[in-house]
Amino acid sequence: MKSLATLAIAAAAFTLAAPVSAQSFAKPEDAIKYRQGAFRVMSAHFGALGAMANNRAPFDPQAAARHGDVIALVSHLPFAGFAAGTDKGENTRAKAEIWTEQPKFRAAAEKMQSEVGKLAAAAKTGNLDNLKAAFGPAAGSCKACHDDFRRD
Ligand code: ASC
Repeated sequence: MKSLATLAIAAAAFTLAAPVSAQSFAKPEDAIKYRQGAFRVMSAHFGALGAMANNRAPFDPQAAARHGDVIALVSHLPFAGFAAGTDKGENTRAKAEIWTEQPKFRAAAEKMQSEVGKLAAAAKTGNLDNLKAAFGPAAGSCKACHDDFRRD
């Protein structure tokens, strides 16, 4: 039952986070700003959660659960912003490999979405040890993609 409920919640979150289509952007810069905005939102909430996971902030279970939900929801959004023709821009660190190695990029994105989904579930247990256990793999999935697909 528990896993069914978890699946139902994940499905609901995915539906709510239905991304815009790549065609929604009038110009390449709009897509770049969109994906960067989504990543910034994720980073802010990930940082707040990480402070709790790493004992730099007091553990607030309700806040942790909300941060986890925001991260999991928004994790589905940025990828529509990597539309064709958005590889060049003044303010992007996106590497060409995003477009030349699409299956690898997609797999890295899906890995991150899976890990932050687990992080959100862990945050909802109200148990700091669960949060700590899920935080490292989630952070690792962010970093793996940055290492391969983002310029320094
Ligand atoms: C963050 C953030 C990232 C990731 C990454 C994890 O809070 O802004 O890009 O975590 O540093 O390794």
